[in-house]
Amino acid sequence: TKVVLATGNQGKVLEMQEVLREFGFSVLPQSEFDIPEAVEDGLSFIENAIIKARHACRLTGLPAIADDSGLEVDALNGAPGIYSSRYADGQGSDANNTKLLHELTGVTNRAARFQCVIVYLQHALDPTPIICQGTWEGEIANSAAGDHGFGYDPLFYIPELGCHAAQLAADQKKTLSHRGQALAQLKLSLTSENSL
Ligand code: ITT
Repeated sequence: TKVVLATGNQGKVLEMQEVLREFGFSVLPQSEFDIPEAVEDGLSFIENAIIKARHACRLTGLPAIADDSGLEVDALNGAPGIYSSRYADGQGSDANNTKLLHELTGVTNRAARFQCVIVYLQHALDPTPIICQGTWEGEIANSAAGDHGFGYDPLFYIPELGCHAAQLAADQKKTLSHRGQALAQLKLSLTSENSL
C-alpha cells in the first residue's frame, strides 16, 4: 500500500519511515508532493493529527499517516502541549528549549512527558480513522545534553536510564519513546484489521 507520511518534520520522518516500511507500506514523504501546510487549529493531539492526515489525503488522493505530538510539563500545567513546535513563536527548537529552561528556572517539580498520536486514514472521508497513542515519562533537566533526536530531546531526562533522550541511539529511542509506542499500536491495528 502506498501511503503519504504527512509531516514536514524531518526528525519524525527519520523515526517513522523505516518502521512503516517494515509494515509493508511504500512510504511517500510529504516533501515529494507540493503540499501547503495544513491549518492545525484543533485543540487536541488527536484533532490535529486527523487534520494533517486528512489534508494530505485530500491533496494526494492517497492514504496518509500523520503524527501530532508534544511535551507536557506538569509545573507549566501541561504546556507547551499541542503548541510544542511553536512554543517560542516559531523561532525553532533551540529557542523552544531556551524558553522552556527559562520558564522552569527555580522550579523543583521537573516532571514531564512526551505525547504522541498517530493517525492512519485510508482516504479523506474515512469514517473510521485508526488512532494510536503513546506516552513517555521523564523530567526536564537543568541543561541540555546529547545530539541525537530532535526538538526537546536534549532537555528530556529519563531517570531509569540516567541519560537524556538526545543521548540515546535512534534504535534505543524507538523502543521506548511515545512515537515508538504509537507505531507499535499501529502495527497491531493494521494487522488485526487485515487492511494491508
Ligand atoms: P508536522 O506538524 O509537520 O508533523 P511539527 O514539528 O509541527 O511537524 P507537531 O505540531 O506535532 O509537529 O509538533 C511536535 C513538536 O513536539 C515537535 O516540533 C517537537 O518540538 C516536540 N516533539 C514531539 N516529539 C518529540 C520527540 O520525539 N523528541 C523531541 N521533541 C518532540
